[in-house]
Amino acid sequence: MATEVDVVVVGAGFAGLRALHTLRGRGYRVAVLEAGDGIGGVWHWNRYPGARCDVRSHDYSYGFDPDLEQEWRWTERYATQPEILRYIDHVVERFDLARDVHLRTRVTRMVFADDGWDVETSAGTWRARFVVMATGQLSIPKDPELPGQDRYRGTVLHTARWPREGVDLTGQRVGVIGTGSSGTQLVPVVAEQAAHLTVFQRTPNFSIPATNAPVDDEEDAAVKAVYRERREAARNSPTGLSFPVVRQSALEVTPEERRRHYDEQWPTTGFGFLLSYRDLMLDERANDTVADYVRERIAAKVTKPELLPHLLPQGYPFGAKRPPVDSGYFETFNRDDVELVDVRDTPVTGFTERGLQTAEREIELDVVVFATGFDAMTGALLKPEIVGRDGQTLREAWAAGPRTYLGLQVAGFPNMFLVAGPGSPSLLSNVLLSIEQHVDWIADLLDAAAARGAGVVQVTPEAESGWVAHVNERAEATLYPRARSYYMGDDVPGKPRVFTPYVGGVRGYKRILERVVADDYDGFTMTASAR
Ligand code: N01
Repeated sequence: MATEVDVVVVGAGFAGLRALHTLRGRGYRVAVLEAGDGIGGVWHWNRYPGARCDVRSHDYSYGFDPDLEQEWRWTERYATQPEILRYIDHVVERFDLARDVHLRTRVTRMVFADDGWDVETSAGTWRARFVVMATGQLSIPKDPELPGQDRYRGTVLHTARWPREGVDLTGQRVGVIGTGSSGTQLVPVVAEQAAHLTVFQRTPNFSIPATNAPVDDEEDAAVKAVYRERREAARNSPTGLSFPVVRQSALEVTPEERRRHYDEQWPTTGFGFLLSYRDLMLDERANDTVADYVRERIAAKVTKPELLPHLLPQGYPFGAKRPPVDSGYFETFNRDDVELVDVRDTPVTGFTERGLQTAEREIELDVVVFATGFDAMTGALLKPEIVGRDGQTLREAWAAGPRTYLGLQVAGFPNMFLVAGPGSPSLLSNVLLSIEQHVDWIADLLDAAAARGAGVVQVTPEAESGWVAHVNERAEATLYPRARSYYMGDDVPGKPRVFTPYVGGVRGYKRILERVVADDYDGFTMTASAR
């Protein structure tokens, strides 16, 4: 017997919890189905040492409840994973959310039938009129698929599946594969503990210094005095981050002025460094100015000149791969007990019993850490089998890359909604803000449908095609497609090369959503039945 609810929400991270709170508050019966054994989504799984946020804590938090934002006290500007999880636990308790969350319940198959969804899981079946996919953008870890792993006698870990109880790396010989945000955060911390660390790097990264610091009472009070205004400004900003909008081009100032500006921004802005000028992601010559600057900064941190050809990023624009923010990453390579293996020159060919084999030699390791990232944006949506209105699966519908209308719905999959998914600002924005925007919008849409007596909400194929074309057109006008990255999907073998998030900005996207509502939900149909 299926358990009946109005809405099944898949995933108990920030998005799923917000969806539960909002939809339950509007009178819907909601069940949140979560594969993991704990609440928190990406922050539940990614427990590796050094994990923290790169959006300011005050902004990387829910904005729906003024009391919540006043009472919670962040201790650091960029919160650590444990602090973020404590915040999530606090929210769960404060809004009594746990009673509708079903842990260890992995959705395996969903079928649209009789104007609703049958949701099969590892722990029973649910029947719901609506499904909200709050499955996250970075949920399905990817590993480097090296042969011989079963014969390796050491320990293999993934940053995104770090053991809850932690791992003592003291005195161990550790190898880390991957130098994205996770690897860049992990490496300096592991170097402090391990007897020896080998970092296997494929693409050198432009990393920006993190600007973390404790939040003192004065700073906290200053934010809280204007918190509402700060949130509203973020909702109307290009990125959803609380950075001032720069309208100047990098090319309309003198080299000296530009240098001064970069010098000021570099130590203070963290991820916001990417926003130093308005055209850094639009104009190659503008990007060259910042890429040269970052390379110069990196070079100044490295005392072993022979490493520079390997550590300095070349051949793709700054920002086209999401830049990590780091604390002492490049300086770590100055240590004698840390070694860099550039796998472009010396590929890793597989595991041995004692470690990893490269094209040149065997490297003995007690622990191998995959910091190799995720099947991002679409991975978690394509993992269960999702069967739409005409028997077509989502995998079939997305064979050439993800297609959505506004990032919210897929043609042929009525009553299924995505949160901060492909075709929306998602990972190009302060994703928490984008999550809240989507949840509120979906809740309004469901209410609008109910007010019309409609039980089925879907998007037209024409609206979807128009949006896909718009998303692509906007992306092509930027430098993003000039790198291999998870934005493009081409970091996963076999995945179609399609730019996945929407580059039109948080404010621009908000205006589009407002216009769609004003035009009587243009592109959506609301009917009594799907037929
Ligand atoms: O993953 P990534 P991540 N052999 O995909 C390498 C968020 N996040 O977990 O660039 C060798 O960025 C791969 O190399 P290449 C944030 O949005 C935020 O680090 O594909 N190497 C790359 O170096 C972030 O962007 C924080 O050539 C292989 C690395 O593995 C996102 O999560 C912290 C390989 C993967 O980098 C993902 O970050 C952590 C192979 N076979 C994460 N396969 C904050 O600071 C992959 N690589 C908030």
